[in-house]
Amino acid sequence: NRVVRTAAAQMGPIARDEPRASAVARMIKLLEQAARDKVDLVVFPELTLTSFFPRWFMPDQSEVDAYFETEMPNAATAPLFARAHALGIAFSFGYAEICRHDGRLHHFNTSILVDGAGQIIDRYRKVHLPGHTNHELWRPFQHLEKRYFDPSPFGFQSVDLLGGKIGQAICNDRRWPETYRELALSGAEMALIGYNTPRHYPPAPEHDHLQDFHNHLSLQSGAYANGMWVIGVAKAGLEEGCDLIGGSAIVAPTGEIIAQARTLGDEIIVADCDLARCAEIRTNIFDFAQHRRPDAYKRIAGR
Ligand code: CDT
Repeated sequence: NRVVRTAAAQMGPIARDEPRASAVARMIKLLEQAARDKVDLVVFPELTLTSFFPRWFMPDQSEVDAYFETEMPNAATAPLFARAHALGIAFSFGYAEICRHDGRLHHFNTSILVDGAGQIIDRYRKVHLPGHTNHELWRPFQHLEKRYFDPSPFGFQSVDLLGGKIGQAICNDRRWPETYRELALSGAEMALIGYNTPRHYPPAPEHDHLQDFHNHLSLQSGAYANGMWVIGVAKAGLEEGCDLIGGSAIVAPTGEIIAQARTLGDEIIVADCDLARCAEIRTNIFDFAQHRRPDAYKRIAGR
């Protein structure tokens, strides 16, 4: 067997004026807790270093850019990299990234994966950016990801880590079956997916009571239909007046939730994820080589 002892490190709310150093100190506390449980890999949420700033319309781009990182690691996150390296623990976390690509600056909603030696081995940029572009005054809060971020031109990939193949996705990506299938086709045996999900969805408030259900439905169906482990990790709780769901979960390739957060605050949940268990599904009902019919799916890759 190939067991990766994995922690989903759920974070409680991060205040608008909370310094990066404070968020990083909270992350290190969760990391230390995970180390006592002899964890190999710790997974933190989307945009872990700051409040979920797309909820605010900011006309001044310099105010927006203050939520972004221009290098990684940087002064604020160096203590996290150093502590994880000393403990030999791999980790992933999300942050807002400004980087140069194709001769111009891009703003990405990014998640990185760092190995136990402190090296960044994967950078994933969010593909499915939800929300809207313009300031919409009728909303109780904004969701301006389409304004503040560029959609990724890079797609999905997986990398070798801890004896297996690990891929990443971010929040809204988890609702799209294509995300998991792309990751699975890249070889991923485990998907790391952080999220910030408001309980209230202003365009369709009649679905608010389904937020927890839709979260787990997406994570569980993605795991099952692709025979992979899925680690869903929330930033949860009442953040600057916006209620974010929790429900961080470790989902087995069978689609079963085998660990789930109980609180809406900083909390780790741990499970032994045997990557060999992917075969339970991938050599059976979802044996891609035997049963998949890409010829019949042409519209999926079309526009
Ligand atoms: N962060 C993120 O992608 N959140 C969305 C909220 C709903 S769309 C406004 C999500 O899919 O959970």
